[in-house]
Parts: sequence; structure tokens; C-alpha cells
Amino acid sequence: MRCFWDERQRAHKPAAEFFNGGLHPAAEHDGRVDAVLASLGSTETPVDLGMEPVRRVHGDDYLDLLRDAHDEWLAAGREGDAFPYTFPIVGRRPLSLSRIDARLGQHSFDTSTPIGPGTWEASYWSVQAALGALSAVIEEDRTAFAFTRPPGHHAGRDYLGGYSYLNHAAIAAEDALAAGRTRIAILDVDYHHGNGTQDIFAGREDVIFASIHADPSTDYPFFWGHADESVGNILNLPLPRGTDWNRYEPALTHAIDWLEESAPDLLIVSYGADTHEADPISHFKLKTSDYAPMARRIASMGLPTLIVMEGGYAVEALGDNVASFLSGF
Ligand code: SP5
Ligand code: ZN
Repeated sequence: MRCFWDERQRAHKPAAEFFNGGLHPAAEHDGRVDAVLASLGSTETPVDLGMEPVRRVHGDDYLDLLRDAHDEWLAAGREGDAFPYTFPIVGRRPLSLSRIDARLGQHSFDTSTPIGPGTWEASYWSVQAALGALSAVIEEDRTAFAFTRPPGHHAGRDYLGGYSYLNHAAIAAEDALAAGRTRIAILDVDYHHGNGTQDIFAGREDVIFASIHADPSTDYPFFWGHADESVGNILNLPLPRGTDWNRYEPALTHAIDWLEESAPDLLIVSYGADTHEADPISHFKLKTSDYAPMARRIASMGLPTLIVMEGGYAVEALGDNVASFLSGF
């Protein structure tokens, strides 16, 4: 399988994230990169397709913030990664503010997604990797993998969060539509609900989104991903902590059957390996060997398929998990 990755994606090096009342070493770190690359063998460097595909999904103010935030952070006399600390609560009136702390809070939904000096560069090339893999899928009508990192599925049109800055699955879906595909299915199998992707496409007819994830009553991102958000083009299948393959497989079949009802002509898989039993921040019980049958079930849809990487933090198992998943195609 053709795999896409750009070394500039390493430029994002978050030191820490804030949760449970304190700073913790960043879960989305460089060790993930080495683990996945070791399992992939060779990768292709994407060509630069520029900002147009990004602008189809993300707003200009948000993109300006992502690019400039760390410079402004330093200009304000701060050190290290830029973090938000004040957020507009639900219903707060729209305001146009210039101070970096206000802008960061306006466009963030958590305190685990800092902006460092290389965050923009890494996110930009992560998008290009996704677009490169999409081109391979469209030109050769088959399957390709983009090792997108940092991940993307928690990023909305105007917000970051969940280690995500630019939403690769969404950008690729819009690009596939612009290239003439008519209906895109997105299947999100990361442990966490793909809230950004859901927000970007809610109410659309040309993109359908199914997500299998930990019940947000007990797990991040809490405020999205509940079963009763399944309306129209959205299907959420929350599962309890402790879910193993026997319990996961029927949900996967449900999601695939539902996606197939809309007769999509391209599939995008948001693949997270954080459903693995050893994942340090998650609570499902999938084994490395479960990812191959998961992928075979998805491949049985018979669609041209772009796979983008989302989470997965059990670094010792991560390479094998990705390899197992890709082997199923
Ligand atoms: C792409 C992706 O998988 N993003 C996930 C972001 C989850 N951030 C949650 C931070 C809180 C984790 N709590 C962990 C407790 C560990 N004992
Ligand atoms: Zn995740």
C-alpha cells in the first residue's frame, strides 16, 4: 500500500498537556512517529497542493491564529508552548478580540492542544500527506494510507482540541468532492468521538459520517458523540469502557451497513489505534490481531479508501497495530 508522510510533520513537539489539574507529558509525541514509521517501511513525500483545500474547511481567522499564535505568544513575553486559559461559554456573543489569550480561548475547546513553534508547519504537511494519499486513491482507484500527525478529527471549522489542529479527513472529503466524487463516507474508528468532523459535516447530504467510540458520558470529548446526535448524515455508536472485539464487531457492521445505504463512491477512514488494550489514555480492549479483521470488514465495502491516522498512544504496540490494520486491506 502507498503510504504518505513528510518529515516536516515532526516539527510539532508539544512538551506537556494540561488535564486533571496538572501538566502531564504530551501523549501525542515524537515516539509515535518513530513507531509508526518503523512499521511502514517506505513512505512517499507529498507534493505541496497549497492552501486552497484547507480553506474549503477552515475559517480564515482560525488559520491566521494557528499560523501566528506562537509568534504572538513570544511577543507577549511568554515561553514554551502557547496554551489557552479563558474560554467563551455557550452563548457568549461573538467578539473580535486581538489579545493572544482571548484568541486562543475563542478557538480552543481544551487545554491539551498547545501551539508550539512548529505546530503550523507540521499540521500543514500533515494535510498535504492526506491530500497526497487521496490523489493516489483517486488516480489508482484503490487504498492508500496517510500518516497524518498531529491528528485531525477533533478539529472543527474554527477550533482546535484533542491534539488536532487541521481536520485531514474533512479536508480530504471536500477535495474528493471538488475532484468529482459525489458522496463521501467517513468512518471514524478512533477511541474518541470525531467531534470536529461531525461539526463540519452535520446536515450535509454529500458527506455521511459514522463514528464508533467510547461513550462520551464517561470519556473525552464529553460534549459530543452521544447516540442521540445521530440525525440525518450522522451516526454515533458509543460503546462502554472495556469493549473488546466481540462487542466492537457488531457496531462496526452496523456502521458499515448504515454507510452503504447512502451508496458512497469514496471512503475515508479515521483510524485511531487508541482502542488498543494497552493504550495509556483509553479503556477499550482490542488486541493487535483484531485490527486485521477490522480492516478486512471495512475493505469488504469495495470502495476506494483513504486511511488517515488519528490517535494511538501505546507506543510499544503502535507500529504493530498500524501494520495489522493496513494488512487487512
Ligand atoms: C486524536 C486523539 O486521540 N485525541 C485524544 C485527546 C484526548 N485528550 C484527553 C486528555 C485527558 C486524558 N485523561 C487521561 C487519564 C490518564 N490516566
Ligand atoms: Zn483518540
